[in-house]
Amino acid sequence: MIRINIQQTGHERESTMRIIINPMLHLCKTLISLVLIILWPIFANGATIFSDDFDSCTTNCNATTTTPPNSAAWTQWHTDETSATVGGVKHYSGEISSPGRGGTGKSLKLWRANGVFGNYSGSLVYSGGGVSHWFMRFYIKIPKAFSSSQDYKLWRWNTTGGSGEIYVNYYGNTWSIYDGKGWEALLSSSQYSALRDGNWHCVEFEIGLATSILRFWIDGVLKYEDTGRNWAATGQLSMTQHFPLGNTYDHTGKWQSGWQAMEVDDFVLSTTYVGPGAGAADIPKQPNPPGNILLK
Ligand SMILES: [Ca+2]
Repeated sequence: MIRINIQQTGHERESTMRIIINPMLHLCKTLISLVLIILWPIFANGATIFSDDFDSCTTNCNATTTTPPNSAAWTQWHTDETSATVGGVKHYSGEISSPGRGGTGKSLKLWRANGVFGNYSGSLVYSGGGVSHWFMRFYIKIPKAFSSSQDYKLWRWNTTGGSGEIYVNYYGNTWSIYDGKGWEALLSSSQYSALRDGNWHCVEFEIGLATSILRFWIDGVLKYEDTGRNWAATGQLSMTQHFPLGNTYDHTGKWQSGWQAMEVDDFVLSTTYVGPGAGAADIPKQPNPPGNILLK
């Protein structure tokens, strides 16, 4: 039997330790980098100004009774009081009720039919301030049977300067934006028709007033970009802001004859791009309740 005794000098032991420790340090650095990359979306959520998944409302509540869950700066989702019975269930022109996106939780629903329910629904009043460049992301589901001849207001942001308001309306057979300098179509009419398919879609706006930015995404795909927009609205998204959903453009038109609800869920207002996130894929249509309608 041959025995080999290895005795290292101090210099050799130091070299051996370096051989062992250096890869360990490198591995630790790599692991820390990976953890930071994985956690970055969580840190990035710090840019969120306000969000609401609409799930915290009590049973079939009217939006007027709802308080946003995570920001004292926002007062409430507010709707008019018009109601109707749809499929034996009382619904409001604006309500937060089940089901929500994906068939669970709740969503904001805007019931429309015939010539009524033309007032504002789903307004959100903001008393914060200091935001001049923002992203607004939400999911929307528009039934195929929802009117394609009736103009409506989708969203409106109020600003502190210039024209003081920015509209996104269904106008000219598509979604268009207006802030005092003429209508600008965000989609072609065929692209809008594709959006009105009864499935959930992720919609996101980027509004940069001082940075002259207007961008618009559907399902994470950039559909419109203007990096030199000459905004008529200026200043900040501050003071009182309204987000009207679904009221008519001129208050004289007619909706489709049968009751249909446009739905909105998973609303996020942020200073950075939000994107579709998990579960971004189109979710199969949840049928709207059929039935006899009785106006209140
Ligand atoms: Ca929800």
